[in-house]
Amino acid sequence: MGLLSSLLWAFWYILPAYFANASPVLVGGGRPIDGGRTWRDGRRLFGDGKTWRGFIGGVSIGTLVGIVQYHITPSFYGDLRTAVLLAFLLSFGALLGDLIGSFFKRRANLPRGAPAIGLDQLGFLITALALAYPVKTLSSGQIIFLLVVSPFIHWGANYFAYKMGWKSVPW
Ligand code: CTP
Ligand code: MG
Ligand code: K
Repeated sequence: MGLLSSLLWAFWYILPAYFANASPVLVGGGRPIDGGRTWRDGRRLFGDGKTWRGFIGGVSIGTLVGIVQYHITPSFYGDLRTAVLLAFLLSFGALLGDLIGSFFKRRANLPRGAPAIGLDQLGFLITALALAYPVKTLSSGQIIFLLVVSPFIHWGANYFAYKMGWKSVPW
């Protein structure tokens, strides 16, 4: 496989995680996952930025992306079941990593929406890759590529969402 096609396949592979991570800004809201509960430091477990609707909506949208991807490139996945499982694990992993990130942000006394460079851009990616790894693997070169380009895609997507008026801060 050529270098360019290897990198494009890495991007294609991770797409459900990007969609899952980006969609809560549009579909989220309502009851927070922590139900308002606090940790022993007196601060919120995750905060109001992590909602059930965002989590479930993000996992659903990411999984749907995988179904569409299967119909475009079936041989990349082998069968529909693999494509759906991969997309679900990438999406669930992305939202789980996002949630864990917010847990650590609250422990560091950062309010909802405060930026945490590194954690915000890569946390979701690492958990997504980890959960999806047993179903379909990437080469170490492809993983490094995703770790390098994802922060730029994350910043670009957030800036776009800010310009569209979907969120109040550009990060
Ligand atoms: N969102 C949601 N449910 C989630 C994740 C995100 O409803 N599980 C929505 C919230 O409206 C959130 C927005 O998407 O404000 C942007 O997500 P993110 O940047 O991850 O949350 P922050 O508001 O920055 O909160 P935190 O400081 O905890 O990261
Ligand atoms: Mg944020
Ligand atoms: K985040």
